[in-house]
Parts: sequence; structure tokens; C-alpha cells
Amino acid sequence: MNAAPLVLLMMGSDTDLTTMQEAANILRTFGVPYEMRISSAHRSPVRTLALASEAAGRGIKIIIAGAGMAAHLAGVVASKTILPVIGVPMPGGALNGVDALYATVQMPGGIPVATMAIGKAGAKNAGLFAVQILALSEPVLAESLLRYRVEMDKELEQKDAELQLR
Ligand code: RP5
Repeated sequence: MNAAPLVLLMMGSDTDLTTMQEAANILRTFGVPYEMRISSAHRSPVRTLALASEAAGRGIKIIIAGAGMAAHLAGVVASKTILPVIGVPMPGGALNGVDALYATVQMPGGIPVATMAIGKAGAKNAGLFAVQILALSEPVLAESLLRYRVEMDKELEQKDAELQLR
């Protein structure tokens, strides 16, 4: 995207990309400019801290952070910015995302992370949640969100109608 990014999408590894693409797809659908970065709380801590602390100054409004296993990315990012941070636990590893869920959601009081579901549903909802936050001050986005819900409703109605014909 060419416009200055409003959402910073971070992930701990390139192996998270397929899952985090769900968040990017939502942002693209709503025309919200974003930037995607791979940076790990453990493997590249200095760069991760710099990305977090410089985000607000670059015009970023919301950070989405996806990580798996001992998933400290969202919490570490949140510690270096007062921008809202949305965490997405990645599936995989021996515990298939439950480890990442606990690591992301169990923040000590004082540094919040809005934690979504494990995996693709969580990434998709992270994108939607970011749009919802932006919509508080962007009426056009609010209208688009309402239309999105109407479309979802219509799709289900259609599927229900097809089911009745079987
Ligand atoms: C985390 O460890 C990443 O977010 C990823 O989900 C997980 C495994 O990373 P790889 O070994 O696949 O690079 O830091």
C-alpha cells in the first residue's frame, strides 16, 4: 500500500505469515493502509523495541502482533508504546497455540494487550477490531463496517435457504 500506514502488522516469524495474512486481507478490504513486518521478541529484540517505540511517531494508530509458542511479541511491543496493541496467538508448536494464547492474554496489570482467538479467526478479528477502533473517528469506516455485517447476514441467509432446498 502506498498511503502512510495506520496499522502496523507484526509477526514473530515468516511462518506466521499465512495466518496473519487474514488480518491484512481485512485491512485491504476496508482500504486501511498497513505495514507488515517480521520481528521477534526473542530473536530480534532490539529491532522489535525500535519498531514499537517509533510506531506512533510514524503515524501508526494500532499495532497487531501475532506470535506463537512462548509468544511475548504483543506484550513486549505494548510495553514500548501507548498505542492499542492487539495480540494474535499463532497455532502450531507442541501445544498448537494454547501456549501462545496464554502467553499473549495473561498480561500483568498495567500493560494491556487485546487478545484475539488462536489462528486465522483471531487474525481476521484483529483486522476487524483495528477497523472498529479507527471507525470511532472515521464515519466512512463505520458505514463500511455496518455494510460488512449486513453482507454477512445475507450470506448466511442464502446458505440457510440453500439448506432448506436439500
Ligand atoms: C514465534 O515462534 C513465531 O511467532 C512463530 O510462531 C514461532 C515459531 O517460529 P519458527 O521457528 O517457525 O520461525 O517466535
